[in-house]
Amino acid sequence: MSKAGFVALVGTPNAGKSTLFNRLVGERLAAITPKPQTTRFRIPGILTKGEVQYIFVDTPGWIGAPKNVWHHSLNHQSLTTAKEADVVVWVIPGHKPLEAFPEAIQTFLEGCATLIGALTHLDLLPPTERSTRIALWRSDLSPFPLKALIDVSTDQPLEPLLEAIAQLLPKSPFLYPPEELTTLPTRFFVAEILREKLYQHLHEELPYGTEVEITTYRESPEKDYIAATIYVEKESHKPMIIGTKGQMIKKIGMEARKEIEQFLGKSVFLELYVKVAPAWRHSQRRLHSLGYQLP
Ligand SMILES: Nc1nc2c(ncn2[C@@H]2O[C@H](COP(=O)(O)OP(=O)(O)OP(=O)(O)O)[C@@H](O)[C@H]2O)c(=O)[nH]1
Ligand SMILES: [Mg+2]
Repeated sequence: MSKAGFVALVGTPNAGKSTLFNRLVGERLAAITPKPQTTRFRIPGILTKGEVQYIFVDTPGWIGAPKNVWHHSLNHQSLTTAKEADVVVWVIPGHKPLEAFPEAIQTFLEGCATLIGALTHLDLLPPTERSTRIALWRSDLSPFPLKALIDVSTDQPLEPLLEAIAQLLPKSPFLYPPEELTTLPTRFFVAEILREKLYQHLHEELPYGTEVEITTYRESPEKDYIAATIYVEKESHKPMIIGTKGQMIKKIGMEARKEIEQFLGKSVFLELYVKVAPAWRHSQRRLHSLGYQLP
């Protein structure tokens, strides 16, 4: 009998959730950057291997001290995904001490019967320290009912994690056709590529105040036409995104277009607009219209 189910990847910002998620599904579906709060929405990615179908869900990082409605939405999406999942993989940066996270999440983890710990970043430690550090984690994490604790740093294979998850998944027919990769529409991944470029090129607080909306997506046999609006919080942020003589927006657009073309396997015409959406991170209405799920 086959097995199938949902596997939530959760943890603090920058833990390496999206890196692990992309490695598991074998495609660069989620944006990865050195900045925290890169992932803003839950992203499903399907892996069908032999008799097992894993539906991984990448999630935003937990924010210990939420400051605005946006932060509450990120925490809410992460917690509801974990609660709905068959297996929860808690991604932990193994080279740092355990970070603080919201009480509701602590309570959930303490009672989660299908929890697996996944340590990342251990490749940054001297090889002689690695096993000692894993033993320390085992003891530090003893209050949590972990079914397994696995080193999934980028220099490690993922088979041990896949096997541990398969043990916990329910017997079930496949929930999606085996060749399916995700359930989100293409336009979501186009926006995700643009978000990644904004995080890569903008500095300090600026990327966090931007959001991307795909306003037109017209397919045609030779070339798709895509128009996207980049929202900023303040009028004074607009020139920073556009840059001197439009250099910055041109660079972001060109790099994004190349990646979108690679993702779609066809040419695209990408048009970018910059608009002000005042304090969108504080507005329930604006967050809702940008597709955020609110608590
Ligand atoms: N050396 C090393 N770097 C890693 C590892 N995993 C992730 N990284 C890096 O850590 C940074 C954050 O990785 P992400 O995958 O974006 O982390 P995330 O948990 O998805 O972050 P948010 O979406 O912002 O919550 C990136 O620069 C990654 O390249 C790892 O095992 N080893
Ligand atoms: Mg991420």
